[in-house]
Amino acid sequence: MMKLHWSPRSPYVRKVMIVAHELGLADRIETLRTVVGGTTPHVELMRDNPLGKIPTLVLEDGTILYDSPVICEYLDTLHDGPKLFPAWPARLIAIRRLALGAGMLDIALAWLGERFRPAERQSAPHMALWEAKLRACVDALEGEADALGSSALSIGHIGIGIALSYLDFRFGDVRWGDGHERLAAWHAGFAARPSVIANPVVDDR
Ligand SMILES: N[C@@H](CCC(=O)N[C@@H](CS)C(=O)NCC(=O)O)C(=O)O
Repeated sequence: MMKLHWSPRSPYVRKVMIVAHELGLADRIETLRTVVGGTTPHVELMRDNPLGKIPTLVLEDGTILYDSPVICEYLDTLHDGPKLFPAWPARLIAIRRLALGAGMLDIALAWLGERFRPAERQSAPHMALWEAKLRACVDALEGEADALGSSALSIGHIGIGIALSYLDFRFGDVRWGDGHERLAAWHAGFAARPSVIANPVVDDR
């Protein structure tokens, strides 16, 4: 069995789990509940990944893989079906979308961290900047909604789908779907996929 440093809270881990389900590989992965996010170094995790981040995948031969795009691309080599990382030129679009979704998550996590700080220590200019960037991302994606809907599922669809789901989960007040009806319709279809339903993001604190 492969071993995955895992948490139900992490959208990056969720990306890997959705990929594993889509590819029929979930039963080859043992999940290890790994708690990160505090200020105490996670010594055990850092032995596998010096960055101390999840997801981190340990293969049966001890090879260690991170971060989530690398793990997803590796999993995509383990099956003979349609690839989530397609051949060029579709690959360029897929990995650019993957980068956009990952960037949205990076911004959302920075914003969330700021929201968890005491109100008097929060940086309003930073939070306004992050909100503006996320809104720009959603605006850009609205222009891609038809293309997302008409192309085969790729790692780009998954990266964007989970980023939008994470906004719903943590930033419901942003109401990203308002004025972005085509993207919201595409996302509703994504959210209904069995692989997505099987891997909810949960705050188990
Ligand atoms: N680029 C990484 C990001 C992973 C990441 O930031 N994971 C968070 C959990 S959601 C984490 O491990 N945070 C702990 C830390 O940064 O110390 C990926 O795509 O895997």
